[in-house]
Amino acid sequence: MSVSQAKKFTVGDYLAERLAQIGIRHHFVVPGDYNLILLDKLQAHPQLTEIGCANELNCSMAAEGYARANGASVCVVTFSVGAISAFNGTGSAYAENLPLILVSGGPNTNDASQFHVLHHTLGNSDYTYQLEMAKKITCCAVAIPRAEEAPRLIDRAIRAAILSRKPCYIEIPTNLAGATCVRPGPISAVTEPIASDPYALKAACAAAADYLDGKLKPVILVGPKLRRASAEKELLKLAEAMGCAVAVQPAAKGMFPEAHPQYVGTFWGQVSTDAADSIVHWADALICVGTIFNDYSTVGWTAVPDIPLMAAEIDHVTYPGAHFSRVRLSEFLDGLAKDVTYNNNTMLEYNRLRPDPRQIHTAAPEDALTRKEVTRQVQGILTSNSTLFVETGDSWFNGIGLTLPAGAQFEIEMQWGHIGWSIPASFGYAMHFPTRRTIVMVGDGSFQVTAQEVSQMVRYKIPITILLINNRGYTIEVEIHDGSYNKIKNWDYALLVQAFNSTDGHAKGLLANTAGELVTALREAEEHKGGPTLIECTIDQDDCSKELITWGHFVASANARPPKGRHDE
Ligand code: DPX
Ligand code: MG
Repeated sequence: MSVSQAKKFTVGDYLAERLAQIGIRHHFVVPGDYNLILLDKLQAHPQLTEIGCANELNCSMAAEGYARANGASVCVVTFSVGAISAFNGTGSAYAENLPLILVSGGPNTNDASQFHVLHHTLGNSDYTYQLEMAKKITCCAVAIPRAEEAPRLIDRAIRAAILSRKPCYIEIPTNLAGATCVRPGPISAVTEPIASDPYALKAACAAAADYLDGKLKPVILVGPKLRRASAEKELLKLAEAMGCAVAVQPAAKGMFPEAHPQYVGTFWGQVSTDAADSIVHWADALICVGTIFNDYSTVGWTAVPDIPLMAAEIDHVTYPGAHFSRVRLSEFLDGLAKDVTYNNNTMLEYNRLRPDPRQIHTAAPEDALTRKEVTRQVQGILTSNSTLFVETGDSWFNGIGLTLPAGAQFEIEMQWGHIGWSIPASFGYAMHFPTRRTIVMVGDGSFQVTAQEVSQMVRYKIPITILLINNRGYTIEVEIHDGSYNKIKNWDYALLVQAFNSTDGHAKGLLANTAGELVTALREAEEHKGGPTLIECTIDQDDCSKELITWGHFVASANARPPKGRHDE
């Protein structure tokens, strides 16, 4: 290689440098001929480690999980056959407010004007469709038309993603990844946050005083966008300054410490934990922080709060009758904490109605395994170092019923709700946090969607504990609307993960049919450090939580509302 070649700085190098500068250390990839030069450039960056995935759906979900841990992530795929699969994890990142940078290789820049028909495409010579599709599921989608435009467009997309906590899309044609490019300027131009407008911030805090004036029973309700706005510390400060009850939405479990004396449980309508619903319904002022009221979190619209709300969002605040833009959540909560009057009425009341600790039955070792026993044993292994991933299905309800020790983390994908998410997402998460103990609760149906990614846990020697709850089908769907489509083919799951070992892997696959077998398997999983441990927990197909049945009933009713006529109310 000549000296001038060694010094050549390219579009691919530019992207690599920007990714490293924003704190990305692992990039998740599936190769294809449209992205190979780009992958070489990313590989050459000393701060980036390439992580190969089995397919692009999993790759995007692994990046989604990495963004939960690291704050931002990147997924690099090939044109169309790769990118369109990766749109699913990108959609998740949009719904879950995570800055995932989706990078796709693209056709050679000469091909469109030469009317060439290319492989991996729709077979006409219009190659703009992928960019157009990406626009709908990202906050900023760019395609680099020539190397000179790369710095501006790459910086624009990454900045938009970081600021809005949403995914972005960058398409780099195959013949531009290695094209000469200028070097990047200071990264602060990309990462520097937009501060609150000082006037709007002041006015928003003053409006809170008006909203709370004369209110006797304020409650704080925490939603999942709190963490995305990096405002957990400020929320804690506000809660302690107010002294009131703090409930969390199901998707925000763990975002307010459960060991805190002001924590009153998960507000989820009729399936709330710890009587959180009673105190939320008792409130005369509800401070909603980063909340999402969708059909799931409101239990089929049966639990929409019916008092005028104050809603503090990632970058704005809304009251009944007033709206304040460009107010950053952390700055707003911090400002409010300095202004508010202490009022612990809702805590005094909650302490009267706080449910007594439940009697929890411990199964005998020879007892057939049940859902309750699995949940009881998972509770027993949670420590301050655990991160629990709960998959769509009854695992949501089982996980939400658990108590998180101080420091334990909880991850759930409730807005997007893609079955199979937890396998690649926990893998991506654990790449960033290798020393945390990652535990996954996943159903059999979900596992079948993304099972291949266990092979990456084997490859990178990630000791994730997977509790696969085998109830022989899509039980949550059974409760919403049953049919033969809710049955699935059974697999020998414990054997399957060992097939991923081939000659060099160290996955363990264990089977627990009884309570005693689960105790032994969990002990083995804890000691096994060289790779993942999957424990297949077999339970009866009708063994599900009462919360799932109740929730399923109301969600089914919401789904079944008849179409309204033009003149209906
Ligand atoms: C579907 C769901 O076995 O869990 O506890 O048995 O319900 P449970 P499983 O993992 O089954 C999951 C199944 C089929 N949802 O009950 S929740 C519809 C659905 C979805 N995501 C995707 N396809 C279909 N949520 C990608
Ligand atoms: Mg199932």
